[in-house]
Amino acid sequence: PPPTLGPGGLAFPEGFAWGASTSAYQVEGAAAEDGRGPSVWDTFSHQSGRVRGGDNGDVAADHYHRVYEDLDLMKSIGLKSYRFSISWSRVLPEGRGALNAKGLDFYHRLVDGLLARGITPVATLFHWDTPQALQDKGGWEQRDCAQWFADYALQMFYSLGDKVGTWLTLNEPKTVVQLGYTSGIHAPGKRDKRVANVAGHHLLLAHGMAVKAFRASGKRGRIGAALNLSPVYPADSSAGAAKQAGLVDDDENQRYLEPVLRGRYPAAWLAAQPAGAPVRAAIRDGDAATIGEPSDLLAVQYYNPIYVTASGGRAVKHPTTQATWLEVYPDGLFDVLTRIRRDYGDIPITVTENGMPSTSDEQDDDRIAFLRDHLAAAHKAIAAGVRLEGYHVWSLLDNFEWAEGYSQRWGIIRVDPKTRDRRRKASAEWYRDVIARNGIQP
Ligand code: GBH
Repeated sequence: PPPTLGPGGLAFPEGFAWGASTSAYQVEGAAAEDGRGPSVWDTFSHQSGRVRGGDNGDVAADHYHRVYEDLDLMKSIGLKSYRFSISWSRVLPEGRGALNAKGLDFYHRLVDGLLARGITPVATLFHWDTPQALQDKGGWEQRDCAQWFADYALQMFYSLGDKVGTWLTLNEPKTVVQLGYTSGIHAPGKRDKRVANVAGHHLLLAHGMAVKAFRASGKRGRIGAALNLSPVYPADSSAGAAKQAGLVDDDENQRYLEPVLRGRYPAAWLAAQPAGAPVRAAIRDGDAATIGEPSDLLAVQYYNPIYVTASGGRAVKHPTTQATWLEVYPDGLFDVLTRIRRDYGDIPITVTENGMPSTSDEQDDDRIAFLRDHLAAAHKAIAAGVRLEGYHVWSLLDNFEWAEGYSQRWGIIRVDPKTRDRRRKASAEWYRDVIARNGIQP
């Protein structure tokens, strides 16, 4: 008999989309196979000093070759939903032009395999791996990049749109702005706040243009953006901290939410851009409305809260993890979800990333506690009226954690660093029971 919830159990709504997430460059490997072109992450990870340990995604979790094994693992956990990303330069090696049939075939194999196992595919079009050929033409600094993206998106809607019902345009444009273009910790490794804001605008424009392309394709299904949101709190009760927290909230959250969900940039954020800042010229009449082309859903990624001091600095109030930026505060997820409902009404929401790195390898009890506490917060948000339709653990597999290489292990499935053999961790076994019970036992 299927396991049932005991006393005190928190039942989730029927049909809740229990899932897990990955992204192309982090898991696929096969970097130069079947005609794939390089992306900015291939370039970046092969430069010395960019990634811890000199790691790169050439092999990653070898998912490209082990896709059927991974599909069977997903099925063994009972996943209802799987969120992956398409490598733009695998399907379009130059970023535009003719499709690479062999590259596209991989996504047909993956999606067919999901559907055959009763798992709903959720496809992300851009998880940071801009084709290098387009980077060579200026990448996201160029307004043209939004059109290149919309053209690529349309090709994917036509190619996979009869099988994929849920599309996500961009993964975390904020992270591209902050790490790709401001701190330079991520590809393409630029360090220029002014350029970063221009790239950020073009990313958002790309989102809106892709949503329009989806409507024009006539394909059925839903589309939206995946935004990483951090609730921002004043670190103390001073007026200064409250004021600074408001500014940080604009930069971290509102600056993405408002254009995507309301078709406008926050006035205060715009006003905070200095006169002569290139982003002011980049934002043309009509752009905000394009970005605000109505979405069908919002994909929320939650990791950490932000506490802001009166001087505009940061304070840490909760325990962190191996990822020092990941301050563990489950109620932050409740705050993020209820705020979206308060500000934007009952747009359907799915959590597409939440999780932590664990150093405990297969007996990852810390991850189990983390996931359980965040699911309890999600449950509380549903009880408060939030239209939360699903939750995806980051990540299905141990994988290439960007600038941290393979030193941080985020998977509920262990991937051996040398052999790439898979084993379900304790968290995967736990998650399987959660899914079977459709709820958690706090
Ligand atoms: C997500 O990003 C990504 O979508 C996913 O690919 C990734 O593997 C996962 O989370 C785990 O990291 O300035 O160096 O202190 C998470 C959001 C935002 C996390 C920026 C790191 C600050 C890093 N990221 N944050 S740093």
